[in-house]
Amino acid sequence: MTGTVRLTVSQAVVRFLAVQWSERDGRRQKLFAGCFGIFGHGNVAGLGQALLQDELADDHPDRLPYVLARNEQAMVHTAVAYARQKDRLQTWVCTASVGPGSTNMLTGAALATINRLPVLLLPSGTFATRVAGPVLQELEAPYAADVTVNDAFRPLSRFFDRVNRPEQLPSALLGAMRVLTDPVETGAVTIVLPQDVQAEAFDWPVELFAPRVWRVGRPLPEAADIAEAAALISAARRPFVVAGGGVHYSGAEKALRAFCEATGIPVGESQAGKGALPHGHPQAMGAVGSTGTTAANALAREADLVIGIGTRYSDFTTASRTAFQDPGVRFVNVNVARFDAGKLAGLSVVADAREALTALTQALDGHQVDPAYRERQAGLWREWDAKVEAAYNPPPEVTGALADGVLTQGTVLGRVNELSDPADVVVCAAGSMPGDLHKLWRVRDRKAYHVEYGYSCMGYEIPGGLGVRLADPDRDVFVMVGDGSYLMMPTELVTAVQERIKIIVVLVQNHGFHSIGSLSEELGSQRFGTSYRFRDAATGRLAGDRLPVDLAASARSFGATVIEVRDRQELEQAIKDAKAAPADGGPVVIHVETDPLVHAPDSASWWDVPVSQVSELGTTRRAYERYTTHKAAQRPHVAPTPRDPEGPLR
Ligand SMILES: Cc1ncc(C[n+]2csc(CCOP(=O)(O)OP(=O)(O)O)c2C)c(N)n1
Ligand SMILES: [Mg+2]
Repeated sequence: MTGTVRLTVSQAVVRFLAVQWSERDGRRQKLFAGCFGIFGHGNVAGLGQALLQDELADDHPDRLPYVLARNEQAMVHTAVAYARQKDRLQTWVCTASVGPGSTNMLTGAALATINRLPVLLLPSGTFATRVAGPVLQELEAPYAADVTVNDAFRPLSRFFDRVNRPEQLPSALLGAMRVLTDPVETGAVTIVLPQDVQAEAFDWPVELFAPRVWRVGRPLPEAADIAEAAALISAARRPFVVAGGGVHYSGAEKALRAFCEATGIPVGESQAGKGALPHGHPQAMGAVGSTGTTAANALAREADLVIGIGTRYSDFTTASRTAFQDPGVRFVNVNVARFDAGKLAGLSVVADAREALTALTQALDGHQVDPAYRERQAGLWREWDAKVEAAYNPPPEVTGALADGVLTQGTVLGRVNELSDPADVVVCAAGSMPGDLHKLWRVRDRKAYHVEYGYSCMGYEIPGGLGVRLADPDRDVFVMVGDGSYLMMPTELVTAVQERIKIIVVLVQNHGFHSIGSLSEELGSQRFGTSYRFRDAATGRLAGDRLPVDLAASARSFGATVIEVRDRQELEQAIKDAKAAPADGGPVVIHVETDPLVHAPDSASWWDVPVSQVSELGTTRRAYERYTTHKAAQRPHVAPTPRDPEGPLR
């Protein structure tokens, strides 16, 4: 394959991206399933022309299918959700026009990078030649002529380049692929393509377009690290695993199960790690941290050794560093990223989760925890599970107090959980439902729980659900979305209609922010500004009647099938009808009203959100007193972990 081929920069980009493959464990798949986009003058004649030419050509198998989205932020969410469902082995490309089209992708970029999920962003840039500037939508920075709005992608991207000349394209593309397929580096990858450069022709070496395979590695642990970690685990009396998203991305669920079954060590799960062990497994203690189960949180509190696997120890996972209270608690952290492996001053085992777990199980050589410790796990779990049952099926004193046509959120989650198939996927991101799902949802399959809680971005839900369904068309996808999140980004329902993609959206109407309302109340701010109401003429405050917003009609107007339910039986029937709806029939929306004042069972935990230190309000002063008490339990976790494999834990 020698010689050159004359193509525009955009045609070269499309041709190159269509022949990139990822490989892991000997299996290969196309790295890019397609390209989402919204055209404007920045990309319509450049990438737009190249994608059209690609769609019309009938002589090549390597196409990059194009899908028109409704909002640039949303299309990045869809791509990222797809990548998560595919264990980061496949993703999408996103093209946007100059200016607002491109900056709309910034939130998506942050979400991708924070969740360590691959996505290739191609924002358009204003003219590289600058001959006719300032053009429509161009930022003029008086202090630096080369600054554009796209520089805002730099802090949000794991790789950034701007192709001002065609000659720069090959290295930009190769650099982008390297980062996208690296489990440590991956996240948003941004290549800015100025609008004139997109249309420029160049003689490219033919080799640039040869198919390429990018192996996604499984870095092996160092033998010395495994020996030390195993010694610490053997010496621990109350070891406890915190399983994070890395367990899923590595496909380490079976290895984790083998490790737990061999040792009897219990597991608490972060949001990204939920489902690492299936519900009902004797060592599965469910969610840990601020939105955890009382079982996992009791064990975390007492643990003398915490084994973090594929977790980045966010504040929700560590209950803002109050979750681990044993004075001598130490950490062993298995993580593919040295950055995360070093957290909480732990012993770092830098490795792929599956490989490290397998090595640890072997090194522990039949070591088991005390039988009394196993019994304690079982007892704590029974106690918690009874609370879940009561949240799923609230007693008459709770249901009897509800207004007509209104359910508890626990009832809604319980009905969806029990009437969905084990392999169906639940999708959520912001509001009160992520916490409730973390506590209450019974996960029965490794890819069945998808709550985006790295960025917890309102509006991710519907586009995210779309991405999951595109990635996994054999599973039904239940998108749980609050009214607040729905109002922020309902428009990808239109994309689902256009592509005839079935997602089941459970739209939970509670007239405002249940989550932030409760938080506000707890912090002494009296639910200020958290419910959707008219401004009251007499007081001038947002405390009038509820707004007459008809969310069901809104969803219907986008072309979705909408079912409105008013009681538990109607909800059950709606879930069954939605499941029975045709796979190519587009989105089904179930509209249900819930009471925002009925809460999920308590986690016996905390989350650090600072309260005003001085205040004219009694509610705030009392909240500040409570805050200082919790704050006192916060721990720095800086003690060095013993490095002598023969030595005692402390
Ligand atoms: C884009 C974005 N803006 C603001 C927030 C802060 N926030 C978190 S939850 C929430 C309210 C969510 O309301 P809704 O979707 O109705 O869920 P509910 O709290 O009622 O369960 C807000 C404003 C956020 N997470 N994302
Ligand atoms: Mg709400």
